[in-house]
Amino acid sequence: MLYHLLYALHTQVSLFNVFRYITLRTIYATLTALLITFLLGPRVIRLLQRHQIGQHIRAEGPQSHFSKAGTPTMGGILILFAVTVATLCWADLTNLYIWLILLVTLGFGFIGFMDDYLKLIKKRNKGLSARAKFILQFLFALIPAVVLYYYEYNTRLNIPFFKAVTPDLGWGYMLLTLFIIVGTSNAVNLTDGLDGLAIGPATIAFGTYLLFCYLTGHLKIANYLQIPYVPGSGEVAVFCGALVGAGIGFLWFNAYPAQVFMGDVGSLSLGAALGTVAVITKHEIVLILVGGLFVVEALSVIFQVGYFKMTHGKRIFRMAPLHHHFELKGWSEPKIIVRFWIIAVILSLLSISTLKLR
Ligand code: 57M
Repeated sequence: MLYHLLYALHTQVSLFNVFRYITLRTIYATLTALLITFLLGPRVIRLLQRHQIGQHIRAEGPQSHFSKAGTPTMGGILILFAVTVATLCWADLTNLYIWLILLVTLGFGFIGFMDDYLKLIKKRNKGLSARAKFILQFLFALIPAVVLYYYEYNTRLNIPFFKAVTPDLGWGYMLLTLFIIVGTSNAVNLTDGLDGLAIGPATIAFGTYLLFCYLTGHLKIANYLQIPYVPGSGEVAVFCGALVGAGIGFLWFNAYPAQVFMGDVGSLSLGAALGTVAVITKHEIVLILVGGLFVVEALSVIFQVGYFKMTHGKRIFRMAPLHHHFELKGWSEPKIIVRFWIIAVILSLLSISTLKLR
């Protein structure tokens, strides 16, 4: 909106000419989202407290978490509001990808909201049934899967480090899109178990994809780097910028000891948005690296549950997801969180290196 206004003005006043640039609008989207979260954060937390939207803590969990009971949750609403407003202000609203990414993000936010809402009404840690959650996730992921298949019509996969290997998946690409979006959404949700543990790496991942969006949307640079050129994907950098801003703003309040948790409304939507950006930019496989922490957390659960069932009660980790394992080993919460962030930065750098090492 703001972008369109400024762009209309640019023909009149040369100063506004600069608002044509994605880079500048991405910076302003980041700052706008950051400002919204900073300004509204304390109010949202007070509102959640007033309505007693506080976290219930599972009895079977690490004891160190019992003191977190009652911490306001559903702070993800703040992230979604900031991202949506900043994107609508600074992105080109004639771009299909912008509407698609907003739809997926808000759609998964809605599923998370329902889940959180039911948990709070029932006052226990069970929200939507796993089945209902999965069906809704599948339905919301189906939209980008179908739209991208027919709109981009590039069903080739790009494998990091192997530029000559680009297998064509055909309609199977839709299945891959579904898997990536639903999988990433759930992986981020599983990671969201310590203060700042999900939002830190998620912000770093969106920062990484911000770069990928810009590069894949730029014909000359994409050709130079021999990465797929996706016309219009550059605009998604504005959305990623908004998410980076909202992520940093949310971290301000979610940092240890957290004043607020994001809830499923935050974790499910962030993960789905990340998966969708990966598919739009045709940087799907490298998501394993960019979101490596989320992958490892999800795998720790899969292996733990599988092994537990196979051996009738034996465990690989002291507790899954992986962050609980380190907690039970005696690592302090801030130590686990900061070490996970450090790993996320390393993974981001490694994934950026795949642009050149092809
Ligand atoms: C939700 N959510 C936190 C908060 C957050 C299959 C199974 C492994 C699933 C898994 C699970 O349900 N994971 C997803 C993780 C919860 O946080 C809320 O949930 C939202 C995200 N969805 O925004 O609203 C708790 O996490 C802590 N937290 C923080 N700071 C934050 O910023 O400290 C969250 C955000 C909060 C708070 O304590 O209450 C959660 O963990 O519930 N299940 C598990 O993770 C359980 N693992 C388990 O059962 N493992 C088993 C194996 C055999 C599957 C095992 O290893 O023995 C653990 N969950 C908990 N305690 N809380 C068990 C121990």
